[in-house]
Amino acid sequence: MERTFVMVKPDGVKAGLVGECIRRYEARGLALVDLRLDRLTAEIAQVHYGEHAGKPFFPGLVEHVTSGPVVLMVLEGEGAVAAARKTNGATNPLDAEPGSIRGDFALEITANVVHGSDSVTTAEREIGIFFPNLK
Ligand SMILES: Nc1nc2c(ncn2[C@@H]2O[C@H](COP(=O)(O)OP(=O)(O)OP(=O)(O)O)[C@@H](O)[C@H]2O)c(=O)[nH]1
Ligand SMILES: [Mg+2]
Repeated sequence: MERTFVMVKPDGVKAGLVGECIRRYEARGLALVDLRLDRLTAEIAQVHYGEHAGKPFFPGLVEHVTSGPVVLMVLEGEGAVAAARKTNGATNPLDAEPGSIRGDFALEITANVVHGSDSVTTAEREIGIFFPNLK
């Protein structure tokens, strides 16, 4: 069964959207494998978003995700990676369809409520960073 990694970013936690996000993933049929409220250090955020290092938005992205608590989770189900990303909506909330989390709850690209792994390989890498004891 496929697994993916999802994070509710600090803006989503501050807006009280944790339950709403989890409700949507679970309603879709994705099962929670693990879940934790945490704060990211700059070091962990830089590793997690390593593919974006050097891009103009990278410092602001790291600053945002370290600005407050986040909720980290591993979800499991058929096509979990694609399913979670569809539920999240397009990266830029202005392009995200209504009915998606970003389309319903965000306007800004940095503070876009959620993160979801972009492939099975990325999911394995990200789960390894945040839930190293999960096998
Ligand atoms: N300001 C700004 N932020 C960006 C831009 N592209 C990406 N980001 C931010 O960086 C995060 C990661 O970017 P990507 O990995 O390309 O986006 P994604 O895979 O569609 O979505 P994620 O699930 O967040 O990883 C996004 O969620 C945005 O918050 C950009 O062009 N400008
Ligand atoms: Mg991404």
